Amino acid sequence: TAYKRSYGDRAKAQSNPAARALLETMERKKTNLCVSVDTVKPADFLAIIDAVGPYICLIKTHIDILEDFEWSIIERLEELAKKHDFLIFEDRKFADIGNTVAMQYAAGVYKIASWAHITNAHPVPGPSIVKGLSSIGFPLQRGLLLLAEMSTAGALTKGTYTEEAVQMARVHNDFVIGFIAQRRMNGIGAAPGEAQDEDFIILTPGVGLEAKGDAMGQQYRTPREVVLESGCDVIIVGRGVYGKDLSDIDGIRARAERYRGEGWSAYLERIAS
Ligand code: 6AU
Repeated sequence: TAYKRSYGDRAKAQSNPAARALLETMERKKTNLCVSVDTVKPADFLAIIDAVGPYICLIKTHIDILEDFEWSIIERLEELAKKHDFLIFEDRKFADIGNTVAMQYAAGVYKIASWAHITNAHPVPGPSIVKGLSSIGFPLQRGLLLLAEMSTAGALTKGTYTEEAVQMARVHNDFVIGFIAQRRMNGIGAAPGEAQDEDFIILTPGVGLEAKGDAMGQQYRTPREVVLESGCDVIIVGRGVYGKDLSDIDGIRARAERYRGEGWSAYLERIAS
């Protein structure tokens, strides 16, 4: 099964270019770490990305958090992605009808589809959201993640909601490359014997080594719990890496290195077990 296979091996079977590039980057750089850089000031944003770049396969942005947005930030982000060899994931969490999300994805201030290799969407509107986003992203060789499960306490993303998210992805698996989820999703909701070869990439937020959660419902597990015990592929770490002092670049670099090490050793143990 995909669970035991190496990232590099799994890359070969992926037809979506963004999925293939992500898995290849993970194998090449020996990292399953995605850093979430949730900062307000563009200078912090770019300095942190430059510092963590060597340790990550993917940077995750919330581009609408930045104040004084200007297009040169995107150009600098793309330069850093080239310099350090990582992909870009805009955590936009689209959630509207197909016609609206297509415009939100392609146009507006951020023109997300033009620079983000990967973005994500809530399955709540049904398959039309995938159709709308795919009309923009698929021709650009982008990939989509559906939010099948959330990390927060009391999340409604469970049971048949999660199952139907997986079925929605299965129908559109040229563009939907995987899930934001807390565990492996392969085969969920499929009839016995069906969907045996599917290989969804699981990206998992709610990862922290020091804290168990925050004051607003976030819940943390360790890289080992996430990658080895739950079979997820990419650990998404925000505050665990950038911390409270955004000027402490050495500390940020050291924590990225530590999470990279923890995530990768959990993966090596998984494929060897
Ligand atoms: O490590 P943190 O808690 O500082 O940040 C986690 C990041 C944030 C959230 O917006 C995002 O991960 N996130 C998501 C994503 C990636 O879609 C889903 C979810 O269920 N929980 C979550 O924290 O930028």
